[in-house]
Amino acid sequence: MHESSSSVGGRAREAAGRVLGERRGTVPGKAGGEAYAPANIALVKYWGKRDEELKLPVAGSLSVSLGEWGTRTRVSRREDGSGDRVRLNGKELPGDSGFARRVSAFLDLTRPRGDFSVEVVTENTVPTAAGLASSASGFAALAGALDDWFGWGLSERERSVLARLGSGSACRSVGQGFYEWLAGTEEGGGDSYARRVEADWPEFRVGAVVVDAGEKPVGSGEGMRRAVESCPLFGGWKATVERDLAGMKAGLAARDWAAVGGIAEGNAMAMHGLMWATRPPVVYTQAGTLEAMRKVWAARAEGVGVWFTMDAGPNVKLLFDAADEGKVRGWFPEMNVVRGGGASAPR
Ligand code: 2P0
Repeated sequence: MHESSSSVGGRAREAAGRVLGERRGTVPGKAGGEAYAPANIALVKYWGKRDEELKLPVAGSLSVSLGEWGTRTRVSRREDGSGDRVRLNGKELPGDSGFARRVSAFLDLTRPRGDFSVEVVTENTVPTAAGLASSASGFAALAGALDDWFGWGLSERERSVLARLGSGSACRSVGQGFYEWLAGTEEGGGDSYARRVEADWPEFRVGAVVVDAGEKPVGSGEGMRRAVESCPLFGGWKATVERDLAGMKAGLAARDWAAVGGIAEGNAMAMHGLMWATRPPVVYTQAGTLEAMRKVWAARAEGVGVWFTMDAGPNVKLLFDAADEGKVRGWFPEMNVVRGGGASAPR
């Protein structure tokens, strides 16, 4: 029961059907489709689902898209109909690998007939040295490539709902800039999607500091499930997120680094607090994580405008303005930097 994301539930197919309608039965009008989607980093985090199969969150979240760090995906028909095939970064994945199964399960939501097999060729453009493996850009790019191939003409909102059925955070990877995932209230999830926050901030930078690039001890799906079931602090999470979302949007509109960085850092600490208080605990923090956090605080005490956030892993992401990149690099010479926040990055 652990890998709910790899089994195709009837409700997820129904949800995809509500997006596609009769378009799901049509065959593609051209030989293949292609799309790019950026990775994203949450400034206000998604942690906890109210519906596992439809990947509906307990609360909203807000992220920055990572420009040229993302996923490019091409899809085409496998004429012999012998099952889907997934190539990731030039290598064919075994059909029973976790990611290949999740891709096939996603294709099941949208394929016109059971015998319609798909060739998926996908490349991550996130440098390996950034330690940011992302299912978010993967499923957003897959949804976009299918839309291109079948000619569905999905709106960005429809693409976001569809991508969400592959991986929750993928709904925020449908474009560049800042995106808010609206938690929604509908049982079927039609109103749970991400929309662009009207803020353009081309000087926004994200620096990736790798602490450990290895496999994480607990997957985020499992970690979230445990938090909802057993974390005694989880009851306060929704209100924390709502307050942080309001402050974050005001901070982005004003390009106020102290507000944006401070809320992002505080929200990440609160999420990790939930993780530590979960029973049994879900601890991604390592000694190197703590060391990087302390370095950020020391840099800030010396007047450098730098903040951090962390996700379901030990690596640390720094948030700072382009004007401060040199100073931040003085503290973190090994970081990998990407532009976020600009609406004009690759699509
Ligand atoms: C986020 N994370 O907001 C949070 C912060 C990790 C920590 O979204 O089960 O891969 O596919 O919906 O989207 C990672 O969770 O989980 C995530 P599923 P997903 O970015």
